[in-house]
Amino acid sequence: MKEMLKTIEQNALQSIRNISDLEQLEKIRVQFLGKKGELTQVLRGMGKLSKEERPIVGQVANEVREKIEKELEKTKNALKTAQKDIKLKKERIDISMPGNKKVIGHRHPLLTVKEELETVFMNMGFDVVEGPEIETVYNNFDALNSPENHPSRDLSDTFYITEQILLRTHTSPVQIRVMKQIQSPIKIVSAGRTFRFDEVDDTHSPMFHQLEGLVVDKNITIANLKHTIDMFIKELFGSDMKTRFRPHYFPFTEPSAEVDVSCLKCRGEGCDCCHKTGWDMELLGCGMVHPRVLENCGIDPEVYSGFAFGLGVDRIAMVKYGINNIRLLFENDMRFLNQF
Ligand code: 2NM
Repeated sequence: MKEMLKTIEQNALQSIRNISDLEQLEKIRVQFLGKKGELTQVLRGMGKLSKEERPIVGQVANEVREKIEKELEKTKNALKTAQKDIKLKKERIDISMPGNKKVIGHRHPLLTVKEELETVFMNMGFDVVEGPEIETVYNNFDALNSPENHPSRDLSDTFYITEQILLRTHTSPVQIRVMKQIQSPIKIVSAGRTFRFDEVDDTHSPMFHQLEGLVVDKNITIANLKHTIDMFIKELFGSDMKTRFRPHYFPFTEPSAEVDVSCLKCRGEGCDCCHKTGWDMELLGCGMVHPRVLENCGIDPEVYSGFAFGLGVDRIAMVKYGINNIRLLFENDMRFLNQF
C-alpha cells in the first residue's frame, strides 16, 4: 500500500510539473485529491489493514497529500503570476504617446460678432430682445410707415408666405412689437436673421443679419442719437475712430442719416481701401423715429420721442475680419471657419 501511495505521489508531482494553465491544474487536483481521486480511493481501502499498519500507512498518506497540495499551490501561484505578467505587458500604456484629440466646434464668426455687438450695447444700458423671423406684413411694413407702393414691398423683393405673412426684411418689426407692448421708456437692441429676395454676389445674400437699436422716452433728441452711435463705434473699433452723419431717407425715421466710420485699414489717414477719403461708408443707418410710427404703436409723439439705428452684422464681420466675400460666411467651409 505504501508503494501505491508513493507511485501516486510521483505521478501527481510529474503531472503537475507538466502543466501550463490553471484549468489543467484543477483537473489534476480532482484526479488525485478529489472525492473519487486516486489518493482518496487508496485511503478508502485502509479499513482492510491491520491495527498496526493503519497509523503508518495513514501517516504516509497524509505526507503524500501534503506534498501534492504543496506542489499544487506552488504551481498555482506561479501560473497566476505568469498570467498577470502577460496581462500587464498586453495592457501596458505608454503615457508618453500623444492623446486622442477631441474635435470640438466653436462659435461661427457671425455669432461671435453679434454677441460682441450686443455686449457693447448691454454695457451702455440696452436690453437685448428677440422677435420672430416670420412676421406680419403690418409689423414689417405698415407700422413702419412704409408706403403701400414702396418697391421693397414688391413680390420680387420680399419672401411672402401669404398675402399677410412674410419673412421679415429687417429686424424693425421687433421694435414695433416692443413699442406696442411697453410704450416707454424703451432702450433695446435686437439682432437676428433677415431675408430679402436678393441675387447672391460678393456683398449680397438672401439671408443676412441685422442689429437694430431703439430708444424711446421723453426728451430724446438727435444729440442722444449721435452720442450713442459715436460711443458704440469707439467702443467697438477703438477710441480713435470717428463718425460722420450724412442725410438720408428712411420711411420710419425723420430726419434720417447714414453714418460713415473712419476707415478700419488706415484709421482715417486715407488709403487705397477707402479711396484716400479716410472713411468707411454706410456702416450704419439711423434717425429719429417718425411720429407716425410712434402713433401706430399707441405712443403719443407730442410727449415722447425716440431714435433708432440699424446695421448689418455680416458687414461688420467682413470689415472686422477683412473678408471680401459674404458667401464665405454662409458656405460653412471648415477651412474658412477654423480661422476664427
Ligand atoms: C435702420 C435705420 C434707421 C429703425 C427704425 C425702427 C423703428 F421701429 F423704431 F421705427 N427700427 N429700426 C431704423 C432706423 C433702422 O436700419 C438701417
